[in-house]
Amino acid sequence: HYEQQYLDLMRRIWTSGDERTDRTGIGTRSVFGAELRFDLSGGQVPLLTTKRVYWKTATREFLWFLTGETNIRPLCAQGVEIWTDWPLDRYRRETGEDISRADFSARIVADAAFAGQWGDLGPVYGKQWTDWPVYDSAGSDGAGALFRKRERGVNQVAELVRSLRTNPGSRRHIVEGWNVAELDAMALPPCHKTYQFHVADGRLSGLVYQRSCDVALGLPFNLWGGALFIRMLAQQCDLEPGELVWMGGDVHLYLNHAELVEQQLARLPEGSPRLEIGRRPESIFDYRIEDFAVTGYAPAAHIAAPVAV
Ligand code: UFP
Repeated sequence: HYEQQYLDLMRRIWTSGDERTDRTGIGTRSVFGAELRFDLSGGQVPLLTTKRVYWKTATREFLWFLTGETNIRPLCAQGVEIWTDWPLDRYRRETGEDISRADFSARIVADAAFAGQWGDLGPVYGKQWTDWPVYDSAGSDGAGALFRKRERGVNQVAELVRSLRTNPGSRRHIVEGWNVAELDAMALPPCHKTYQFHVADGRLSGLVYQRSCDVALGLPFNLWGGALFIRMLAQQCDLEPGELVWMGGDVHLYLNHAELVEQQLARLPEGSPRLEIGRRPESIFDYRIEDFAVTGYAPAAHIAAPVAV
């Protein structure tokens, strides 16, 4: 079963990973460098079956990336709270107000000015993917070179679709999130920082490089995101889906995820869900949540666990 790789990785980290103190203070067990591969042919997707994964939530997040938006407001408005903890944490720190997550999220949705002030994550994925800033030389002021920021930056996703269509054999099909100059302004530097695509024999494969991976809570979403990206691109470029290759750098389990790990490792993977895309939109930017359906998905119960902020 395709999921066995995930469970094996989880077990290996839990039993023999190095124990480390991490940025969040929670502590992890970690291995450095890991690879997973999933066949996407025939609509197969690497959706975990040993616990329910909220693939619609992950899809809404992915579609939000493609809009270029970096404010959590549209996510909160759809009931997606996966990014809320970062702005919430900042709000509590800077105002001292002990607001609940639900109240904070409701206020983000209700109050545009509040969302503008507190809901933005900085230039995270959406911004870098669709509007990577470009600077042009604007002469010199005598003391040094002057540069002017172009009104529109590079839309890496639009460029990618173009290059897949016109130059499929290229080895430069890359979408990069790691904008070194802007890392300090991001709520969280990108985890799934690099995507590379590859066309062979009419099939589109994709590779995700994830520098840092929370195997229990992040990875199930990140695998889904990688598969979704390949499927949308394949549809737009008249290619068949090939393989998803996932590569991780610091691949870890948080020490407070013991219960999740034990419960999940006691379960067996079952079934093979399929992703169906009901319509072929005009462009990669025109997909809607209703376009996606998963069939044959009867997972074991969801396992809740705390997210490390
Ligand atoms: N993380 C993921 N996947 C994501 C995401 C975050 O696994 O898509 F946004 C986890 C990895 C790590 C933490 O546990 O979030 C980021 O912390 P750091 O920046 O210190 O690596």
